[in-house]
Amino acid sequence: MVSKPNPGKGNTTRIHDQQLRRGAGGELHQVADGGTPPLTTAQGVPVADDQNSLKVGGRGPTLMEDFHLREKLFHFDHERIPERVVHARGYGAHGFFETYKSLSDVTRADIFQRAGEKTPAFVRFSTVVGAKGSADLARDVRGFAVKLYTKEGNWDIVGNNIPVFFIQDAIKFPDLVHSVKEEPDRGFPQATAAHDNFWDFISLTPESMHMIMWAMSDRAIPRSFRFMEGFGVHTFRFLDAKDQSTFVKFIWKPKLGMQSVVWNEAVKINGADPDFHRRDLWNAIQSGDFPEWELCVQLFDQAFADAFEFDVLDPTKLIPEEVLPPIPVGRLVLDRMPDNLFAETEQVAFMTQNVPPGVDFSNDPLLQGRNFSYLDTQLKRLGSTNFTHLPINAPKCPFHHFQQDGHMAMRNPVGRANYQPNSWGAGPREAPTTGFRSFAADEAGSKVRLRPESFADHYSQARLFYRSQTPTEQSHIAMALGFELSKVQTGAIRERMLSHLLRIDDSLAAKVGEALGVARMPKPADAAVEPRDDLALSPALSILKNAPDSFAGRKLGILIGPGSDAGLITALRQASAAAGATVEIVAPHLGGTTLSDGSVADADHTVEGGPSVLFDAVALLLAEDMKHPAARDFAADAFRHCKIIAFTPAARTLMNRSGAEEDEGTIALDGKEAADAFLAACRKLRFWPREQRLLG
Ligand code: HDD
Repeated sequence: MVSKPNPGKGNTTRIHDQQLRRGAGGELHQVADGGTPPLTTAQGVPVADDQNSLKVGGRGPTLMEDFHLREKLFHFDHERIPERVVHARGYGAHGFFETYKSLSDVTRADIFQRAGEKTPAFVRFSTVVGAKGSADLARDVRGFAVKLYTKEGNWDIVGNNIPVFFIQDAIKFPDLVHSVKEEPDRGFPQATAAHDNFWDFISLTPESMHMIMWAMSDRAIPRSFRFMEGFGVHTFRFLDAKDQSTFVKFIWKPKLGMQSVVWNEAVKINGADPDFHRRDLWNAIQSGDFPEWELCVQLFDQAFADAFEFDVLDPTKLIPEEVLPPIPVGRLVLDRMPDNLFAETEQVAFMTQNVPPGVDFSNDPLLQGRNFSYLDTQLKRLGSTNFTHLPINAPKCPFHHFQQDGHMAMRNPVGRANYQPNSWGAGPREAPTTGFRSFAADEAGSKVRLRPESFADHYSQARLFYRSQTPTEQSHIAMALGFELSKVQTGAIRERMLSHLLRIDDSLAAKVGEALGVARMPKPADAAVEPRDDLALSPALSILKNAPDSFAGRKLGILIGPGSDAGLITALRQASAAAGATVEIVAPHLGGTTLSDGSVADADHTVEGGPSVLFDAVALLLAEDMKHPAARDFAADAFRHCKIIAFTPAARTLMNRSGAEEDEGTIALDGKEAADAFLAACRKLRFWPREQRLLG
């Protein structure tokens, strides 16, 4: 007997006196009273007892007929799928791309035809080297993969937070990755390039020198996925309605500006919170502080490509923004976290070959190889040719084809015709005018295996990047190289790297040689092309030259103790909120800190569990000295990491004990105005002059 749906229960109904709920796909779920669905097996059989396996008597043997036990363990044993061979550790979010204006003059891609057009998007950020469970703040490239569910199919811009790459030809990718991952005989190190194999390969691969400058720069230890740029790296093509080509490079620019941590901070963050970047993105989106990037394009024609001093097909080279200013064409907003990390972030399949009509490839040999690898790797990872049947990978536009069967086919074409042409007049047909067409490039030449002469300058842009940095950033690159090469045990490798650095910049080589305690510098490496000294510097390559002058999206950590000034806490909270920042409280105990007005404050962290590396700036809001060693570390690290520090008179003792001297980056908190002045100072993000003084 089927009764009418019970009006009070929305989409529920009663059959045989059982409360049933209609699921999203229209299927009926048995609903125990009170709306909690009954536990079932994967076959839908309701489970009466999930606490005990079926046995003879209370202590007898377990029975094979216990299909619930067997199914549960069977599925558990097969939960894992192969992690990505690179970019294993990643974190994704949903959002949308909004087109600013029509680009119909250069591309017929539908996504760029109408201003204001919103396209669903999914983005996965990742590290490259570490395993799925490694820490977020490794020194590493960050993947920046964007899936745009356009009306003409999925478009994947599978980029990084660095605009160039280590190698020029995809054939060397397995060697590169083998060299950077843990060494095969010993199984370490995990998630770091600081070991002999990597630097051996790099020191024997001069083409990687430009990328090495980026990887040793602060770009490789970003403060947040929200504060880093993204790049498509390769030169692509836009094709207009007449299939005329315009070369294009893609750049994602973060609305909150760029920011990195310092290496000592990264090391400590990994200990305090290995999921730092994940938590940062999760908290931002869940609190409604949606991160945003602007998509910019560098457009150029064949004449520009021919005249440009580097080969636009060479993925180890970039086009300086001052030479070809990026044009903003849209914005990407991430506003929803996945319901389930495995279902979406782990199973998402990005492929460089996924391009819509109006976008096409160039002959960049790295891109050409990538176009094979991504499709191939998805079969290994997801176990079926039908990975596009997974919701996260399925197009959101209509699609029709004759592909059928294969493992886990969830949608087979229906009807008799599974081929074309066919006489049944059934099934989809090609779309010659609207369908994807390739650029009709004239290609000629004999079959050869060679590297073009035009790819041969391996030092000029490495030099350009280094010399475009501020002195602070240059010192960070030198320190990073010193750290990494100090972990290299083979002297010949260190020496080879120094000879490359001599080709990039003498002062850089000298700093690294000094850090390594080298008595005699080697001779400069042979250079197929003499490094250029005349390239105009590119300020766009520096993080610090493009600082956001804002504390928005950042986090203030306030250390409190008994008697801390309640009014000042309120003032700091108000000033932080006005700056678009968040506040977290650190105290000796999670609960029960009595403030100056007698109120009792709860904390977000204990002083042991909330080190200052978790915050962008700190306030030492003490009414009395705090002797806990973790309090000393809190102040000492904030000072060493050049953070802006506010302090009350009573905190001076702690500051002295921690070596935190008063300077222009420390603000005495003696009232509400000081709170506002402190947050204004936080717009600088760090007080870098302190570092030079500390490092001497
Ligand atoms: Fe790659 C994953 C980006 C070179 C082969 N790559 C992968 C991911 C990103 C990039 C962001 C993670 C995608 C995700 O989140 O699922 N890869 C790049 C960039 C490169 C690059 C920007 C240089 C410009 N990659 C590159 C080469 C090859 C690959 C040269 C092989 C010829 N990449 C892969 C892969 C991965 C991958 C093995 C592993 C997991 C996957 O594809 O889905 O196919």
